[in-house]
Amino acid sequence: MKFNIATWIIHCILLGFLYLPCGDIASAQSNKNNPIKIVLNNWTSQIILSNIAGSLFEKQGYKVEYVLQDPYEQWGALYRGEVHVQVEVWEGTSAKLFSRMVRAGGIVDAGIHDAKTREEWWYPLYVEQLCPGLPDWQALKRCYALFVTKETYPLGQYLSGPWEKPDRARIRALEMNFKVVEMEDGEALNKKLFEAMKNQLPIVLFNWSPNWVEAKFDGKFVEFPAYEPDCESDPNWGQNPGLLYDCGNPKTGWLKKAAWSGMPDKWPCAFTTLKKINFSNKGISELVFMVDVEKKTVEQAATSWLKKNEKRWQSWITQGCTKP
Ligand code: TMO
Repeated sequence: MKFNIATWIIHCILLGFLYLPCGDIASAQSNKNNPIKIVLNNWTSQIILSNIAGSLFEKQGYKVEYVLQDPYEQWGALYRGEVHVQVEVWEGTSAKLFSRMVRAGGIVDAGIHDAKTREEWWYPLYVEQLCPGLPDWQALKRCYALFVTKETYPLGQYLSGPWEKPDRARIRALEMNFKVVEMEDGEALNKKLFEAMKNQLPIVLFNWSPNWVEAKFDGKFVEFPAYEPDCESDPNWGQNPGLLYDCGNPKTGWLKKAAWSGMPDKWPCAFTTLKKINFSNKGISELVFMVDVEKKTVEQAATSWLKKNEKRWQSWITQGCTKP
């Protein structure tokens, strides 16, 4: 016999929702019609992983919408339940806001990826010939003149993205003659990197791992004084006794997933899947490579991953959660 949800709901209405299961089934069904809103940010791996997560929710009968969000504003929106899922929370850029929101109860920690992350100043390898002593930051400090541009004269240019980083504070604390020039998104940064590499020009820019870069180009992160939490809270810490941020970013940061706190109740199957979703450094950089270098679309990269990794994602879906 085929289960007919409409008849069931009518039964339930007639019975005045006396039975708890009636209410549960009716609300589970209406929850399936409410779309799960997945946050999209402005770098490639986050967009591909969002797409994969969305496909896995859809396989379980959920509706999905993708909502482009500024990486700062997303936290309030997630907290208020205007959006519901974030598949990549990077320790280097988001640890503070994320933990504050989890403590306040509006956001739940949906578990950690295997990938270890780093977000830091980076240069292509040929820059070492122009600036001996790299990757040590003191070499970069001495070589600032190599990086001067029209916009930053008489200072060296450091290209960053729109993600919250204490770069200006760090430049001040380490007394470096650099100026931050902020790019709009990951793509704009890539373009600057390609241009510089084509002509082997000096460049130092924000980069992160996992990303496509390590799969394609030789280069290194700048080694600043090693990160410790005190560096960001105690001015006395480190080599500048008067200022915070006289250190680099964490070298083996975590990568987590986050959800609106109402998600586990409202969409339990999807939440369980979100908790299980897990990518490694290699997995992420291969996906990003497909899009940023091989110029496949995000959908093509996600589809090809789903095809090749069926066993893996099947194990992220609870039995009984897939559409009949
Ligand atoms: C947040 N990001 C991965 C671009 O550093």
